[in-house]
Amino acid sequence: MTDLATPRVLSDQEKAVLLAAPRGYCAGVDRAVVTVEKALELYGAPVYVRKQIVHNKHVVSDLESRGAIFVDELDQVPEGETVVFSAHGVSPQVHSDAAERSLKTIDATCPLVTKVHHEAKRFAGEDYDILLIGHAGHEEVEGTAGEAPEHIQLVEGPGDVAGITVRDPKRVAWLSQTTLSVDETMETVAAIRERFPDLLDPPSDDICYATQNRQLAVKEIARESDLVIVVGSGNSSNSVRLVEVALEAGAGASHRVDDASEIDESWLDGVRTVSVTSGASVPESLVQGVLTFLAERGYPDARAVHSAEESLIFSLPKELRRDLKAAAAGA
Ligand code: 10D
Ligand code: SF4
Repeated sequence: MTDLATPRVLSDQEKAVLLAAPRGYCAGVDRAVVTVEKALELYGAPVYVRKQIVHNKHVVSDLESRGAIFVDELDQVPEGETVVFSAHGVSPQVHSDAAERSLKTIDATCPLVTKVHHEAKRFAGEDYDILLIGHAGHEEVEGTAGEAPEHIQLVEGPGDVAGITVRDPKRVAWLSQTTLSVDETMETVAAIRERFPDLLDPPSDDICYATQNRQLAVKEIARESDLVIVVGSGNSSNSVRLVEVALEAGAGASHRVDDASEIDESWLDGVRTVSVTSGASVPESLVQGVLTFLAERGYPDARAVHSAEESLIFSLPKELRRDLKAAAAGA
């Protein structure tokens, strides 16, 4: 007779690890992190950064150890110093506050976030009421909403739609944060469109290529996974979405960890297939740490499952390129 209370111990041959691809750094995060690194090299420490440059605690503490100082607001930056704006973007008010305090600014806003800012300005210029789908309090949403506060209202999900009031139901447009769940956002848009059939779409997807690709990649492996481990920080919207997408797509369980030290051994009980992925702000070394943790517990080498190729690269912010060029010419 089998003892149902005691799970059978799996042999190492029965175990598998799948590694989602793409995962980890996107073009906007890479550009923002390199911006702070180059600024430190060029101007010397300290370099001030408004908010976390990207939402990853390891990236932030590594840059801190090299001389970056992260501040919440510009009044914490001494007059005349250099401040980098994070990848999530800032409102025009932040730009004017910086000018007022004579700060030298380097804008590391991801160009794909800037694209949404431009859409907000254009729709506001055409006098549309804009429904911005996103998470309250997220820095990206604050920056985008700040482009046209009198035209923009935040919609967090389908539950908010009944309470929306607009001036003219025929002149309503929607935009979104770049790092939302694609499926949830489409549900919200459908609910909005039901109320406002003339709803205008953004000219192109606001949820960026990296967010979409990471969700697609985790969906592809979730169904055959007993456990999906997502590496990413708790305030990283796109990382948190990967846990939700994995569960929605059929994963047995899914947990987010900042690094391997946060994995609870009990999550592996009876688990044959573990999948691993990471958010757009996560250095690959942290993923490798998770794979090492699994290898030490009898799991084999990971098999990468590719679902999209990525080759986008953004050039550094123009202020930094100008100073790097001048430094090279003077060397
Ligand atoms: O929270 P989040 O997903 O927006 O940001 P994170 O820094 O984790 O990833 C990069 C995404 C950015 C900068 C938003 F576009
Ligand atoms: Fe840019 Fe998308 Fe990366 Fe955000 S997640 S920094 S929008 S590429």
